[in-house]
Amino acid sequence: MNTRALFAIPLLIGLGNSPLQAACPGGVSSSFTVSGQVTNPGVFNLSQLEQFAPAQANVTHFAAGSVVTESFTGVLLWDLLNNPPVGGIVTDPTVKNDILHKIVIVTGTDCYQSVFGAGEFDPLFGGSQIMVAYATGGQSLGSAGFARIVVPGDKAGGRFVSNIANIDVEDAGLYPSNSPK
Ligand SMILES: Nc1nc2c(c(=O)[nH]1)N[C@H]1C(S)=C(S)[C@@H](COP(=O)(O)O)O[C@H]1N2
Ligand SMILES: [Mo]
Repeated sequence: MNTRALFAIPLLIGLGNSPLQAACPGGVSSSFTVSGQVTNPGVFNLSQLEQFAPAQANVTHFAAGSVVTESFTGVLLWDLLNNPPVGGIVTDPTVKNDILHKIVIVTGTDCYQSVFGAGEFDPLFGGSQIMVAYATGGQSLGSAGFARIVVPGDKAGGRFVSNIANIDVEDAGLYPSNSPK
């Protein structure tokens, strides 16, 4: 182990937190970034989400042991990523079904995270109506922030990332250049 790493240990213990925690204060979000392998990375707020064709989902799921039924309005994650201004997930046309290599990592202000495979919500493949919801029962989402993920059909609410801070598109990268390891 190098000396610099040894010096870092008491510093981290002194902070009493993981180094990442400073970037994850939690709290109610009012915008999120879209980053990574998209044509145009950018920032979205509520009025920008409202520009898209609205999607609706009536969802019944378990949240912390109780059954919750809600009627969400939002934009389909596929539509958000594949229309202007984001303009699409970047894929390599020389890689067979490169879209199936892509993962979408959604992170909340508290750094709660869930990952989705692009293939599960690409309308040509899974077609899941995964949504970036901005209203429930016609009202804003309150403590869940201006936007949260909703996955119709999920039995528990764990993937319904609230207070979205970032939507990042990456390549799973397990098998570079189409060839198995
Ligand atoms: N940002 C963030 N989103 C989150 C969580 C969290 O801890 N942080 N918990 C998840 C879990 S485990 C559940 S069950 C639901 C609960 O959503 P609710 O508070 O609207 O019922 O939110 C999900 N989304
Ligand atoms: Mo949960």
